[in-house]
Amino acid sequence: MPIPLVTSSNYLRQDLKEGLTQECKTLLSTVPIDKGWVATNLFQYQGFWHTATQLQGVLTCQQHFQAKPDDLLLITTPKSGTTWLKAVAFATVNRNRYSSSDHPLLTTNPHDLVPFLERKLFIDNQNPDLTSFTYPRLFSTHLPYVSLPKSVEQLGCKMVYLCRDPRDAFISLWHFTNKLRTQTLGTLSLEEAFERFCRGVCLYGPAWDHIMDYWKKSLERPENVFFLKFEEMKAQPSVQLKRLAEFFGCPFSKEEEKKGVVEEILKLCSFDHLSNLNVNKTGKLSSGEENSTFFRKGEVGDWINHLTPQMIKKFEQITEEKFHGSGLQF
Ligand code: PAP
Repeated sequence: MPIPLVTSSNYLRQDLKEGLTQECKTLLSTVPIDKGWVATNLFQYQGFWHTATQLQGVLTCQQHFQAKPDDLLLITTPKSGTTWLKAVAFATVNRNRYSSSDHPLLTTNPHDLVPFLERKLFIDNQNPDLTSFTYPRLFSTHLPYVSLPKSVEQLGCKMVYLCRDPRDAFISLWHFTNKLRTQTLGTLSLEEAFERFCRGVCLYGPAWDHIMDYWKKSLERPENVFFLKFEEMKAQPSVQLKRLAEFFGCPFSKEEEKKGVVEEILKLCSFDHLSNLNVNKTGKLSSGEENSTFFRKGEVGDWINHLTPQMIKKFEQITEEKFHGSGLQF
């Protein structure tokens, strides 16, 4: 069943109920607004789309998050392998703290181990106590480059940027959205989702602009921005994990490699292993989503099973237009 058409002022009033600051409310009443994929509207801020609650998180985080030079940021476009990257990064950075039998990943979803700055930390808690984080602090975000808190760039924090073929990220987002939609809202059709995704109207969209901004930064400042594709992680997981550990400043020693530490981490964080853990089959995130919604297929190229020839053509056109001359390909 399609979402009943509601005027944007009605929608806006609903969104404003959520305990936002006056600054955020004022902003919401001036920026472009469009229909969201689940229940609430999307608002465009600094060129990218957010829900009202999320926008509050973005503002608070921009104003209050003070980076430290050693912070490590895991940055992704939604549905590009965030859960996987969080698991792998957490396991790598903390590999001397836990054994395989008492590892936190066995009982905690990666999203609760590496919180989102603008969602978990600065929405739930206006002034989170970040001192309890172990060193180095690992944070994640879906924020586009333009919206990152200034101290991240000023201090030269290391950022890993993981993205994915927009066709697969789109299909993954569409499935995820339909898991979150209530019976009353009904299913969001592939056609409608496609139309919105292509216009860039989706969480943190346009996906192509998000990717391109970090791609450019990674070319300008490779020592700060490590650019990685989901497809590269799938094709050569141990090569990419070793590069990642080097970038983090904690490369695997020859002895660790001989002992199979790289493979152990990859096995611990593999789709099959994580998705079959009790916590990920039945548990919920502290923010409410069921952990199982973050695991579907974890494969490359599932778009071929969903997109029509016309949709494929449209994707090609947009990708050509947005990535033209950049050297970036999927
Ligand atoms: P988020 O951006 O909302 O945090 P994210 O983890 O990026 O979510 O998206 C989930 C996708 O990653 C799913 O892709 P799919 O829909 O195409 O299947 C999910 O299956 C995949 N995924 C989750 N964990 C892993 C993993 N360990 N290895 C590979 N893919 C994974």
